[in-house]
Amino acid sequence: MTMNIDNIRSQFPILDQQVHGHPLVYLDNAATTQKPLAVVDTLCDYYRTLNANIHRGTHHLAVEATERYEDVRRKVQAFIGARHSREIVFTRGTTESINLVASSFARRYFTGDDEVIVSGMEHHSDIVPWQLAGATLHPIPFSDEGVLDLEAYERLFSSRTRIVAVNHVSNTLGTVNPVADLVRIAHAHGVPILVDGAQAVSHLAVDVQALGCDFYCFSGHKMYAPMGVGVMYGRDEVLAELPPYQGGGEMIADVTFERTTYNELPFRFEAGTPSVGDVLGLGAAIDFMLSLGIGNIASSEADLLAYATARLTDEMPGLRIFGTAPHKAAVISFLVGDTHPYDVGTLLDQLGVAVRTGHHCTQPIMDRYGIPGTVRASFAVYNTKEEVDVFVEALKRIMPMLI
Ligand code: 7TS
Repeated sequence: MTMNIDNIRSQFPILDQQVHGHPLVYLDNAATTQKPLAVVDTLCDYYRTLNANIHRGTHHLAVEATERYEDVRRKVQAFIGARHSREIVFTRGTTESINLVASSFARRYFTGDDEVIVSGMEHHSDIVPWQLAGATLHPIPFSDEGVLDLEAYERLFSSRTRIVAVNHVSNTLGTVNPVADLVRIAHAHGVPILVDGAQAVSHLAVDVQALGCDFYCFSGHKMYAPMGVGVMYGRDEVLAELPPYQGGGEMIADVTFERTTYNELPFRFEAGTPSVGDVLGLGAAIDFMLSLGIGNIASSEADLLAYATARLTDEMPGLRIFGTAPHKAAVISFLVGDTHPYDVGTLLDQLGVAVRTGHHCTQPIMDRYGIPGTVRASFAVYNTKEEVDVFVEALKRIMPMLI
């Protein structure tokens, strides 16, 4: 398939609707992307024709569903360049993936006086799990543009640093962080590193071996797949050392009332019945992205970002963009004058434009800039320059009502 925008949009019937009497312009893709028909159909077909619990049946449906589920594990392995399929653990999403790592890692390695280096631009789901695990957090500062200070990062390491946890792409600032450098520096200190890839996988090609990270976490629903499925990649040698996260069916080898031994990787970390249909939907979403080409997706989003940024800065006096790093994904967080982000979002919605407002689960970023929140427009492969025009014109139209 080529990057024919009409063809792409025809695969997303949800986009073709009116909201408050205006054509929907969906610019809340960092929260969740819409799902192409191939993904919706995969979910429906699964429940119409294949539904069975996996890994534990000898009957036809169970065997077939298991094979399809394990096929997606191999598809994810190839998609992110993992060495082995056993390094791919299915979870409910990024949040569960990070909680899994924080919980298991802390039980294995924390000694009571433990430090975790995070970036100053982490999502709450890469902050709170480490606090729950008992760690003291040391945030890497970032510049006004939204670029991490790597020299300051180096200075944060101590003998108590257990792990580094950073996002690949900031959901609020859009910054693409220099993950390979962050990994190199962590490893030079003998410290493993987790990367939160929730905002990266839909925008850029990810190769976990090239990045060298120990863990890589992401959600299906931000990359055109259903909600309810995500991935925790863990490097084989690192995962092998971690105790299970949840106990239950499928994660065991043998259970007695005295003692339980655990299953091999990755099943040790997949307790209970997984969301099989959603996993198959993730497979369909990967096929969708690969059919377009990740490079093509990235360049069309880069065009939209450049176009929207230029129009906003040239035509909207008093507009401030938060996050102007040279290497940025298609996310624009902004404020106009003293207007409240919530008011801007509500009025844009009245004109059919869906954006997100608030702190975007990154309160430390808001504190860093001394603001209550931002308006955030975030783009996906099906967005167009015409939609950017509608968005900018809508913004111009509502401003007199707010100032
Ligand atoms: N990490 C990052 C960088 C995120 O952007 C998000 C969700 C998460 C983790 C959590 O992902 P989940 O799928 O487990 O919920 N970010 C957003 C957002 O920016 N707006 O809504 C959700």
